[in-house]
Amino acid sequence: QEGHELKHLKVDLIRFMMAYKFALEEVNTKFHILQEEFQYMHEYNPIEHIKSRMKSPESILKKVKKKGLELSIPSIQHHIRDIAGIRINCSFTKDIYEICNMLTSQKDITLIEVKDYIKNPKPNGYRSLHLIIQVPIFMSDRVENVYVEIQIRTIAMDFWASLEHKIYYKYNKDVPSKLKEELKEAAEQATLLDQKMEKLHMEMDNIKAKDSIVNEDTLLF
Ligand code: 0O2
Repeated sequence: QEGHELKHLKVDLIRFMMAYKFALEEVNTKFHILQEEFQYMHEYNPIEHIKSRMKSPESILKKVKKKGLELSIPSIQHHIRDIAGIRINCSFTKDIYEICNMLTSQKDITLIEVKDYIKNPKPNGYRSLHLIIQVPIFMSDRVENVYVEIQIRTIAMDFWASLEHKIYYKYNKDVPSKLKEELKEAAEQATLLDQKMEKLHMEMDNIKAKDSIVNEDTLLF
């Protein structure tokens, strides 16, 4: 009897993790399609880099404990929404919202939650757009709607977040206040850099647009 139950549990656990792996593949493909098609249509690529990861069983269990959740597959499925995670790096802030709209307007995607840490940065200076979505995964005998966490940020935001993450763990979550202040300052400088780069990019676009009008005019004569 016990052996039978264990076998069932193993099948359920493997299927549970598989669903997240498939969801990552599904959403990754969506981003690759957007990346390639956008490049073809606009001769410009808004997605610089795509990275995906599965939360490790250890981190899942840590979160179960921290949140005081019941240790069961349905409870984990319902409450832990970042088991499948994708991070998108863009060149410019406006691309972040464009990518977000292109993804969330797809019919099979359900937008569950948006946390806009760009419009409302965290007190430490962290900026990024976080989405929780659900994507249907078609299995042999059922459809599962799987949660995926998507973090969309510029290269500058990502650079800052990776360093802050390293410092946070290096100091075991107790970062000296001087260092915290400096990190906050660096986040402000990263915001200024993002604004400056976007402005330069828009100026370049305007020049390109003017040039093409001139070229069209010359063709007419
Ligand atoms: P990991 O290893 O990156 O996955 P919740 O997931 O809802 O329980 P929370 O904090 O409400 O927790 O979610 P939120 O605010 O959407 O943040 C989740 C993830 O965003 C974090 O995942 C980090 O990846 C990133 N993040 C949030 N705040 C910061 C920050 O201040 N600095 C940096 N560097 N990253 C941040 P995890 O679960 O912490 O870890």
